[in-house]
Amino acid sequence: MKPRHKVIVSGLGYIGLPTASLIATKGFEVLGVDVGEHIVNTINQGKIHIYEPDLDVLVRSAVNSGNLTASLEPAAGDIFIIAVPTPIKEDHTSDIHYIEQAVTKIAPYLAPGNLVILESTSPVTTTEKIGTWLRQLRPDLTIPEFTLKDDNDDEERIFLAHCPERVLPGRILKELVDNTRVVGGIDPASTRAAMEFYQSFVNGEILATNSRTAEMTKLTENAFRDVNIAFANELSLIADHLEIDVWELIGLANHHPRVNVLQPGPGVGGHCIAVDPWFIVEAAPDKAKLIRQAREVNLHKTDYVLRRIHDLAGTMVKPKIACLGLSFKADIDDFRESPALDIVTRLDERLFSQILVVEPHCRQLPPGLSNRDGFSLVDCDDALAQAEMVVLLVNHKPFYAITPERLRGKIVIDTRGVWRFLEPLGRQG
Ligand code: SAJ
Repeated sequence: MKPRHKVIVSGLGYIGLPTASLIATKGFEVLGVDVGEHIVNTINQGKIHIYEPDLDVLVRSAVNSGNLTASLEPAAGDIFIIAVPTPIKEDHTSDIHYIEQAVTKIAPYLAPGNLVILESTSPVTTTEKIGTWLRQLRPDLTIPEFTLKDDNDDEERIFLAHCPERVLPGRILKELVDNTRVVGGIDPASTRAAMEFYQSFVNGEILATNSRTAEMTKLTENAFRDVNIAFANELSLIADHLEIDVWELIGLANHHPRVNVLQPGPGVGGHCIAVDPWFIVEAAPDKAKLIRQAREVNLHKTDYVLRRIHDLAGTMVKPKIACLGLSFKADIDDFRESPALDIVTRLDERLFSQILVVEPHCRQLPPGLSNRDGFSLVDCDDALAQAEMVVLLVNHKPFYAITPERLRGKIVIDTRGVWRFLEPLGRQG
């Protein structure tokens, strides 16, 4: 197989940028491509546009080494990685137009023998769709159809594979290197070509399959987590109804050697777990009953928390409310699909004299809140000093240090079980 040194990474977000900078420090010549001019300029200055622990150091060293540059336009290369978003539409069906855009952009630069890898989490058969688009855009190239047969030794065809990213925001750099990777080609030769690439920088195991199974593996992992969180969220509703402390309950149940209930919260956020199960539902609507139900339970939990806040506020005279946390989970700056942000955005401002938002990971309120009367971003001490009602929405580290005295006399809703000193119900500090 020809050596492959030059890598074009399309999409410089939470996956593309860490991947591009990591492989640049491993000796590959990397061109990162993004549609955002600001993103491209920031990276070319050796800086970052997103927060992820240690990413700043890695990007700086990759750019300074000369191995990483960013651009709005792709160029010729050996390996093309696609790491663009795959959101869902309002009706919960998949939106893969960013992948199609990225493929259309790289198509003119492809050459015989190139390897194209889709890393974006994608509905099953998306990798095959890339093959179909490329066949239309570049009829001069040979792109095999999906097959399990290992009978193609043509080195001049295009190799096409899916290798889903599986890193956890907050731990991306470590997990990019240490996690097991699943690699699935549209044919066995594509699988082998992609495996060779990942073997050059991944310490974890590399598991070979076909592209369809690789796509479904990633969706399965996130649907598994969604279903398990739904179980915890449903338990929290039942526990509230029965006046039981759900965190004590789960702690006790988890002492059983074969039980490991996850943690309830205000709903499930992020661009992965709140999205990917819908790809399975879309592909097999009559079969994916539990997976759909889990999504609905988790969405309902967000509505439940909102209603509880409104009900409690309705018993008071226009309280000042402090909302602690906006991001989709603890200790990150990512607000995508965040249930916390959703709850704060949907607060009925007529019930409150002021809505004080505390989010250590942002310097200004996100669009949608910044222009609304009554909402302000304040620091935690200010919020606790002023508020008569406190709602904890995200378990950011600093919130664990809040003492019972600082919540005394306030109405408190703790959606994450951070303040275990509170009474189980009513949550009054
Ligand atoms: N959550 C709970 N209770 C829990 C665990 C999580 O309410 O017990 C909530 C979080 O607060 C958050 C959401 O679920 O709102 C998702 O958080 P997460 O930490 O479970 O996962 P993500 O979205 O940050 O990352 C997931 C990971 N997938 C799995 O753990 C199976 C990661 O490995 C994937 O790479 C990532 O999705 C992705 O990109 O698909």
